[in-house]
Amino acid sequence: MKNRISGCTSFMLFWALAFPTVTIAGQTFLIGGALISDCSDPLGSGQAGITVSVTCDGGFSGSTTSFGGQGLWAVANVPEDACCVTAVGFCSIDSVCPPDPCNDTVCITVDAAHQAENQSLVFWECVGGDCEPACHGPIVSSEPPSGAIDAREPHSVSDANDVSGWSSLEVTMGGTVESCGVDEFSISEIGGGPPLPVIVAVVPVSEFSVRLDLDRSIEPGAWTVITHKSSGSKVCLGFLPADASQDRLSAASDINALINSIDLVAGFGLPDYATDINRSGITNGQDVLRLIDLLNGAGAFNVWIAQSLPANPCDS
Ligand SMILES: [Ca+2]
Ligand SMILES: [Ca+2]
Repeated sequence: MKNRISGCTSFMLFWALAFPTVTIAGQTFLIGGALISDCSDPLGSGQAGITVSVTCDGGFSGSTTSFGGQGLWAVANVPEDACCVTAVGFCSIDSVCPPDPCNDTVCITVDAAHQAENQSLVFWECVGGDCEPACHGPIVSSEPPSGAIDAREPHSVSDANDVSGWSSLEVTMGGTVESCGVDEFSISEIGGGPPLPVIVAVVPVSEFSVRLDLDRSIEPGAWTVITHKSSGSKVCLGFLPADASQDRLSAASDINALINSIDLVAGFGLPDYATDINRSGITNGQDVLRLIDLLNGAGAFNVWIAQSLPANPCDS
């Protein structure tokens, strides 16, 4: 989870002026009783239902489910000790962002400066920054679309090291993506082997969409699953050379599927990633020949006939 402090409203600045700050592990928190996330709307609705708990190495524990107004929770009598603070519940940001599940922990060393006048630690909204208009899921669409199977050649016919394949995707989210970062997403594979691609950059494209850049092409013969961690929503991208028909099996029948699409047979249209087999930028008869090359394992190609993908993990 992110723990970021920035972009607070004037109301928050009022509190900032009321309390000095301390920097813990590179993050700036208010002391005199306040840990602050960077909620853009600290007065927003949704504070109800959050439980804030404190446990300390020396055995102290305490919690509260009530906030003392303005989204502040106070746990009384926290001693000077090494303590961890956990907030669980939901918080709301604004009318665009859905309620944000919050389950976050921050550990600090409490000293006199951290304790409020009434020997309380006070926490603002969800501890540590869940409550920010950052990267709200779920993923609602993507390009390439979830379930797509790249049927094109995985590398050139003459050089297996001349690799091609999807190495980025654009995802559209159900809320704002103002601060989406690589930590919000994870990658796994079904049917492949190590190494996994790594997300190296998350680049905003619009208010609701970002491009995820990977350090390499996704792996042929596998599903690559990109998960938005906090919402659990996923994109599944398949890579099965020669599978023009998109049925998870590379077979001689894919030749007919490709020809039918090239011939514009009604009902047999296929997307470019299923038909431009030689990655030339256009689909034509050369792609039929290249698909046959893939099935037979010509040149540097593996033999792809009878190769298959497991069930789409996004369907389960
Ligand atoms: Ca097929
Ligand atoms: Ca082509």
